[in-house]
Amino acid sequence: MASLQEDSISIDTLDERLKIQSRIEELPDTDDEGVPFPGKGQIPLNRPASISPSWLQPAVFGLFHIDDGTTTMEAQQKTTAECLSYLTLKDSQDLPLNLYGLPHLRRKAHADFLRVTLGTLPAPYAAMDASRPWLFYWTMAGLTSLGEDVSGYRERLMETVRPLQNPTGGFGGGHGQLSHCACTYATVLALTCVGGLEVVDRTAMWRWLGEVKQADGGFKMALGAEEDIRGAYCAMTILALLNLPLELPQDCAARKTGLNSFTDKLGEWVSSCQTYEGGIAGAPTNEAHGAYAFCALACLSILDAPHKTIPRFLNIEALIHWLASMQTTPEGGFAGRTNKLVDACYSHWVGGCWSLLQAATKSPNDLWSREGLIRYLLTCCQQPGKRGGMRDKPSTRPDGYHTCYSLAGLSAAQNHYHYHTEESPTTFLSSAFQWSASRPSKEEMAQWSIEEEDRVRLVHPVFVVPMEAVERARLQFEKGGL
Ligand code: FPP
Ligand code: K
Ligand code: ZN
Repeated sequence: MASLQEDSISIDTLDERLKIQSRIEELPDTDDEGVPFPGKGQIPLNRPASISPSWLQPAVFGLFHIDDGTTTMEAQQKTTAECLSYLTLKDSQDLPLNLYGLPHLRRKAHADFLRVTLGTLPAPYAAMDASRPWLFYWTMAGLTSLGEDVSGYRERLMETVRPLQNPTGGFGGGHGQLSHCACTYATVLALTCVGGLEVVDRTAMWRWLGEVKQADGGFKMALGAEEDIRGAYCAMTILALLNLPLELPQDCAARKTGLNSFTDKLGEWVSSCQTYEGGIAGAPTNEAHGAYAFCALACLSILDAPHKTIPRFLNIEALIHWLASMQTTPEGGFAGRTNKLVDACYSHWVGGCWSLLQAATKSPNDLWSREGLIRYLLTCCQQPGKRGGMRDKPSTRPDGYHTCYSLAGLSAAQNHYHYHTEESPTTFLSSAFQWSASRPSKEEMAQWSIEEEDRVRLVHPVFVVPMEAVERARLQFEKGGL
């Protein structure tokens, strides 16, 4: 039944393999500090870095790809074929290779691409007016992941978002647009990246969030809009980063139903979004989707320590089972839902779940393939040629959204994130500020076939902005109150 033959992953690039091996042999035995160089001698000729990672087993992907003759199956076959050609370097797309034979991260090209998307957009983008805050966030987060200094955008960003803020609290997508949780979340995160959060009217924001809090514990996306898990994650992110009071405003509707705090019934509401598949839906009774799994886990990680909230409100085993099944073979990236195709944005939405789950289970073991994800992103998702940017999958165009979340996913794969248990209980949302990160060991870098210049910066596992930017926001609003 497997629609791919074993020979479609056999490798005919022996020359490439030998070339890489000889470059490795030319390296010194140790680095400057005398530490043995990890790559040296560690890539045997029968396992060149550019091919046949352990997860690339025909026996495994045969289970997943059943040829039922549908258009989805055709799309799947096309994607798999294209990815295999890039993963195996049958087609190197002229991307410069690192010493392990994996394409380098095209740091400068991606940064240039993001800067261009931020400039004046061509006419077809007029429809994106409501997404302007997203564009700001994807660009600022993407640039910082690449190690760029974005402080130069501070004034300009503050002036641009000022008119998007409504006097009744929150931010809309454009001038005169209603405040919306997603626009407000994106604006707050973009401002966090540049250190410009003082633009935010915190009191008005707190009142507005009081209006979107629902009697059942969840949050609506806007006044009169749908209640879904994005609302819950966005609202909790805004409350935490701005350190707003947790008590609901006196006059809000939710208070009249007996709720006192923004956190009341929230865990129970998130719990109701877990589906029979084990994944998380946008709202109770809907289909499980990877993007919502991240929203749920991050929301619970803001509510309190992940090892307390996540096992309390979710069936972790079922969720892990579902998330693990989202990593596709042989591509190595993640899909967003059952029977759908690999897509680089899920490198974050699904890939970003693992740090939170590891904190929840206190397990040091990976239940996913970091190597698989790194290979997918570096070989299949970097736009080759002059333009740069990262894309959903081969044969798609790069954009700010996929660039931002590919880089965030790369950061999740390339680094380790640690949750530090708080010593004493606090009265504010302090748990999401308890993370630290550590870089990979040299052995891991060799195993994942990355060099120092292929590493992205540390991205905060809950707020998805640079770690330092989160610390700056924490210090800025340490005093709390309004
Ligand atoms: C389906 O798209 C996508 C969804 C059902 C979820 C989209 C949600 C997000 C990306 C997360 C939003 C989060 C916040 C914080 C606002 P599709 O059918 O085009 O893609 P698919 O085939 O991969 O499912
Ligand atoms: K998609
Ligand atoms: Zn996508």
